[in-house]
Amino acid sequence: MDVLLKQRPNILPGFIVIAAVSVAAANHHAVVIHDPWIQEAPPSAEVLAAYMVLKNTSDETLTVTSASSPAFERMEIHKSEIHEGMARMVHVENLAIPQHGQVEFKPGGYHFMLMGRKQPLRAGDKVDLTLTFSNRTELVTTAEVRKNMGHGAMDHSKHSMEQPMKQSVMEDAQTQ
Ligand SMILES: [Cu+2]
Repeated sequence: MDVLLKQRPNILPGFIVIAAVSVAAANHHAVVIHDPWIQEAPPSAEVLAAYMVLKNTSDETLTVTSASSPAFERMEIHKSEIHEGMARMVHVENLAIPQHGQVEFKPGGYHFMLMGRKQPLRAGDKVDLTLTFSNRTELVTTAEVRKNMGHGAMDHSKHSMEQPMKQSVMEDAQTQ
C-alpha cells in the first residue's frame, strides 16, 4: 500500500514572532512627561492617585482624551478643589494643555485617579501609564510608587465622588 507523506514545510525551531508595535509619531512627542509618580496607599486601597507634569512643546493646544494602565481597571483625570470649606473632586473629561504650556498634576489639584487596582502596590513598584492625546499620539510612561509626600497629600482610598468630605477628615485618613 502506497502511503504518500506530504513533506510539510519546516518550521524553524526557536522561531520568534516579533510584534511590531507602531505608535503614531513616536519619534517626536509633542507632550513631555516629567516626574510621574503614584502615591502609595494602604494595601486595602483599590483607588490610588498618580501625579506628573505634562508639558506641551507644540504650537497647538493638546487635550488628554483618555488614559489607562494595565495595573488598574480605569484611569480618569480628576481635580481636587476646596468648595465652601469642603474638599471635593471633579471628573475632567478632556484636559487641555495650552501650547508651550504645562499642566501640573499634584496632591490637592489635578490627579490621575487610578481605580480598580489589580495587584498590590508598594513604594518602589513601577506602573505603566498610557495617555492618549487629541493629536492621536499615545504616550506611555512609567510611574514609581512613592510614599506619601506629606503636606497636601490625600488618601484616595476612603472617598467617593458623590460624598465630599471635610478637609480635616481627609487629612486624618492619610495616616497609615
Ligand atoms: Cu480623584
